[in-house]
Amino acid sequence: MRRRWAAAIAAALLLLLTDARPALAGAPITTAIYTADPAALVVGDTLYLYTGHDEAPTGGTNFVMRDWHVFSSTDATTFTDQGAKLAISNFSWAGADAWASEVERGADGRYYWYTSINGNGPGWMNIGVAVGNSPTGPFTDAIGGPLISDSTPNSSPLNIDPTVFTDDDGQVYMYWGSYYGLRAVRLNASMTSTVGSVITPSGVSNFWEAPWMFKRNGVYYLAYAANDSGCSQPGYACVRYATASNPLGPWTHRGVVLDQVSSTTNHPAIIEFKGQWYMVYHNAAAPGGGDFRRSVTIDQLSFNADGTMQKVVQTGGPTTPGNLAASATPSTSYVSPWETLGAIKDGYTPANSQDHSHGAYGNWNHQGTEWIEYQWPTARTISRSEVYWFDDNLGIDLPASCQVQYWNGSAYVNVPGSSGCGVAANAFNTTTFTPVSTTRLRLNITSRSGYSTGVLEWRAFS
Ligand code: FUB
Repeated sequence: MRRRWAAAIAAALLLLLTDARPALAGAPITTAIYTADPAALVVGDTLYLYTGHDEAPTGGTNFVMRDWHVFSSTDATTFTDQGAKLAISNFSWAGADAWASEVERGADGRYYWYTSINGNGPGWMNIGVAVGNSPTGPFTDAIGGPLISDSTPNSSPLNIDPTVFTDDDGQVYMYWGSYYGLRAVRLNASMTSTVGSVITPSGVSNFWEAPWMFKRNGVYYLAYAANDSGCSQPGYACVRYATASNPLGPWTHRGVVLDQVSSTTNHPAIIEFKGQWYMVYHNAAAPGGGDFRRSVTIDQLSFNADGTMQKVVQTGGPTTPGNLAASATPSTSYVSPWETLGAIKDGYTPANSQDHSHGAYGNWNHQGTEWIEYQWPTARTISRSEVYWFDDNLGIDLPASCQVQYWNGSAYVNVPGSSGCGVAANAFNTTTFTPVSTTRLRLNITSRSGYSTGVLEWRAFS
């Protein structure tokens, strides 16, 4: 028996190390064009997203990026493409590679658009800056040359991906870099020149590229793409983050806030809009998408009471019509620390019972009966449950049995007139029953001997 558990533990660890397959999240802000490298800015009641524009052909193996677009939204759900508001041609000294960018409002009320761009001078990538009088421009080159280039002392091995942050005291900071070379510098109030030396911030573990800086409750946050084996498979990246009490650090690494996505690159923008925090990022999920044909998407982000960020649940596009799970709060008797309970209500339709790409609920190494539950603030009429079981072919197997229950006001009882609770693999198992009005629906799951259980998706309907 001991040998069997040792094998199960080894297998689970192996899964942890290797099961970082590309996710398939959907819901891009547009499918009319391919977009990448989002930056976010709130002005009044509008959320603006500044994105790169992928124009690589199908099967292309390089970035083809010539301009940047502005998208606007008043509900963080529907986005309007305001068009290509900045292009390589706006920088007379540059000639290619309209890579990641970010817009920041200056003390003068103007909007400064910091861009990664390939200058015609020595070296490869530079950081340029354009300026406009409104969030949608028009924008013109603010300097007439790069703000940062390879000749900037202590510049990054690859000078791309600027993130610009204005502190409460008006001081402006810029972080940027790639190829593991994070750099930071103060900017002048004019927003177009640096102050003091470029520093190499400390404590930002496994930094690869794509920094995004913000502040919340007096704490500075730096999210960034990392591509270490602890969070992504070779060639892919996750988003880690660090916090600090000073805008230039030192930083303390806090963990992963966004798992690997379906594109090799990963690029965060984190922002609060109308009382809700969001993670804006890109993936390869749009029809015809790929590593060089990416699409920007947006998901909600939550903070824990101690200020740490919960891992973002990558949604699978529009939710199934009528699925009451979307508005429910999930809870459970036990979830393994590395699994994600929220994954059961992310709206994703798994490809099969091994499809862990959008996360899963799992209770390894518990055996016997565990439960998951949905709770609503007010009663819902429910007559159908649909569950898709998780089976990793290791310690988690299909259950021996299950039972749908509801809270009748004083106790959990079996749903009346149940059609039975199925335990089939690779499909939604539907349980129909006489409608109940309740604030809580529970799924009791009993494991097979020697195994634990898991759920990829659980839906509830009226
Ligand atoms: O889009 C080109 C580059 O890919 C960006 O500058 C990086 O952040 C990565 O997303």
